[in-house]
Amino acid sequence: MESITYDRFSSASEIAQDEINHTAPKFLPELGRQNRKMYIISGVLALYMLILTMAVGIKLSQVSQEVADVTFSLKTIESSIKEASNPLQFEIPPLNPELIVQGPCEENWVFFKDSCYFQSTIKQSWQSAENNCIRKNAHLVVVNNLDELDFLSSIVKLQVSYWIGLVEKEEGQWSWVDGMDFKATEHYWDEGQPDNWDVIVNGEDCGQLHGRIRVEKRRHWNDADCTLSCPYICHLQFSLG
Ligand SMILES: [Ca+2]
Ligand SMILES: [Ca+2]
Repeated sequence: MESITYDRFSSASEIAQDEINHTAPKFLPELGRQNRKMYIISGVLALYMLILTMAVGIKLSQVSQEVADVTFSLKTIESSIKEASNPLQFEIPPLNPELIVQGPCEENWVFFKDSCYFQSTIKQSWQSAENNCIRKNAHLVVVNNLDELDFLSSIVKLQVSYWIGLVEKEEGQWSWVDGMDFKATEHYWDEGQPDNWDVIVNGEDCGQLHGRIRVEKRRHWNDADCTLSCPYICHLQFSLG
């Protein structure tokens, strides 16, 4: 009986052990595979969310830049329409109050050293500009020295060219409108000027204070087609006597 009991007990134990040995290896690998699957799915989802977030961020940045570009274009178009509605009108740039005083000059003229200067608010051909200055008992400005050139450079609008009192009556023969000897004064031609560039149509026989792209202390001269409409600067020497 003892042997039988022992055998039964032994058999039950073996069965239990057998169940442990056989059930566990079957269950654990299955659980591991499911966990790995979950980890992979979670990882893929996290990666997908990261890519989605980055894509949305980049798109928002692009849309923001496009909105800024469109806004800039609209402002440019608006400015062009205003200019086109009256091409002969010209807006004078704001004057620097530290440099500009009216002094003894009339209203809308500015005083520098012993002279008064007038910036036009309209664009005209060189001859019409000179005629308008004469009607004000003045002439288109004759630029005698660097101080005057730098003063004019400081009051005019960037990227705009202004008629001055310089004219080429015969090719190569430049003269000042007030009769001053051109050869006796310093010359401040811009680089590559005078180039008589528009030779086929009218030639370039009238002098300008040349427009610039960048802000620079000193503006130089350009020869241009006299029939072009440009703003201009009149000059009147002020006599204290
Ligand atoms: Ca010329
Ligand atoms: Ca030129």
